[in-house]
Amino acid sequence: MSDTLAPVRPGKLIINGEAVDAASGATFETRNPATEELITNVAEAGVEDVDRAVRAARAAFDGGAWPKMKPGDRARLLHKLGDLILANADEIARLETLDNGKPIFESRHVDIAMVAGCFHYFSGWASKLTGETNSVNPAFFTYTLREPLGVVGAIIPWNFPMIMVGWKAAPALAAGNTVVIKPAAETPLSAIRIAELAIEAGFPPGVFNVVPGRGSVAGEALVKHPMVDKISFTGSTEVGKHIMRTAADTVKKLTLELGGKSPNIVFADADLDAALRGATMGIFYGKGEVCAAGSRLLVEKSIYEEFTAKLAERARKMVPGDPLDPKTRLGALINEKQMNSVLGYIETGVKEGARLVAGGARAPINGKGTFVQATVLADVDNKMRVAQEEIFGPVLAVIPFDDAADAVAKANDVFFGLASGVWTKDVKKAHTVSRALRAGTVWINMYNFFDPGMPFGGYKASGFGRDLGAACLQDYTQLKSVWLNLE
Ligand code: TAP
Repeated sequence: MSDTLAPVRPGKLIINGEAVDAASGATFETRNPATEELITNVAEAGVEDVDRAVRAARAAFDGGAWPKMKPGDRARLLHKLGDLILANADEIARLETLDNGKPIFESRHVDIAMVAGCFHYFSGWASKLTGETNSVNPAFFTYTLREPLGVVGAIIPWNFPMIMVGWKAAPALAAGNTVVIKPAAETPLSAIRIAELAIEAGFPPGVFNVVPGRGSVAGEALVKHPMVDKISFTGSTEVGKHIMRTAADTVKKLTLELGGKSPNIVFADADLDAALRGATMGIFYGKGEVCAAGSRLLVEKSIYEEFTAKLAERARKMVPGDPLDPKTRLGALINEKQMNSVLGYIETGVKEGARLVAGGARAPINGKGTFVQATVLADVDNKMRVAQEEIFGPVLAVIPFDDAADAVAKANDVFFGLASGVWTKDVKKAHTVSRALRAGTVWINMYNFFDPGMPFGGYKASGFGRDLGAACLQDYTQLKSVWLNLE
């Protein structure tokens, strides 16, 4: 698990177009979960630093070069940043894998394409946001202006650190806002590097700020700050609820992308080889630390035993490996706490009566690292904790069902509503089941596909507002009605 490339530079705060230390001089360590080694130290933003970043973002929005810039020029900057991300792809992907423990295959070939894709896609929207003229009365000239909100605070989790920068900063900036990003303390490096590239691309000072630090300090300060107009948050449901309560004091606009416990439904008439691949990738991609993970696999009874046996066989072949090895498909979990929580859930599932058919244990490499085997729990009842709670690890709960009505009832019988999957060759069933599912995304005969142009977000306790697609631009803008008296 050797990484012979250049040592990683210490991380700084990016405020007002400059890389700076925290006012207090505080730093925190970021470690590689695969080796437990120190990667580097990172400046730790405190309340004072967040205030500095927000004031810079405010000044850039209220009176700097940003609001005076033509949308087409904003578009060029966003596009250039997308190009710079691609030009520095190897470096950013390595930082992400060191920080998060995910396979380099994912960071380099999936995450980079998505984050660069977001800046490219939303650059196109910068010049296409329009209001309308409304003919309400011949005596008046009435029209609407679609305007940016102001300063957007983006609080992001550790599972997709660079992707989340693209999901949130790209549309916010395209719409003319300025941003202050609070990356997760576990994974601050890619966001800092992308902000450095934004400076290189020529973004005016104060437009693109990054304040790495603790959620309870830097995140909290951002949510409370009266000069922040909106918080776009992705993370756990618990923290999301807390942010909602805190944001009420300053009546901030919110987008919340929270947890999931997504059902992936396999009907007996499906292409079963494709469904097997989809079920495996649906849970083990990203080590299962994926909000949209297909963590509840609902399988029709007539194929249940055979399908589960084949699934277990595939899972046993998914051996965790060195995240920096391009052949690795299962990396290390984010930290020891998460690993222990995942192992605890496996134990709970077995105690609740589930049958462990693959994995179930820690799998350290050279005695180190937070690796957990690809795990399959069969014969799960939908009422069990392992079927209802987000485990956020490589653990699949397999649940049998009788027919489409039973599948839909079980799929919807959960607190969350983020994503879902349906595997069938019957077109009518595919669409009727899709309509009945209470989830923000349904994948039919596919799973875990994303595109900057397709909205993503939750039903139920999985949150509100949307990331991606034209739809999210509504959430980063507001409408002004203008009335002119012609008489
Ligand atoms: P959280 O613990 O909720 O952390 C998310 C972010 O919020 C981190 O930057 C965290 O800071 C910060 N934070 C913590 N307390 C805060 C507070 N009081 N005020 C403001 N910010 C605060 O989530 P996580 O464990 O990193 O991520 C996993 C969760 O994210 C899962 O539930 C997963 O489903 C969800 N997720 C959802 C989606 C979508 S699109 N719905 C996508 C990815 C992940 P620090 O951690 O740095 O202290």
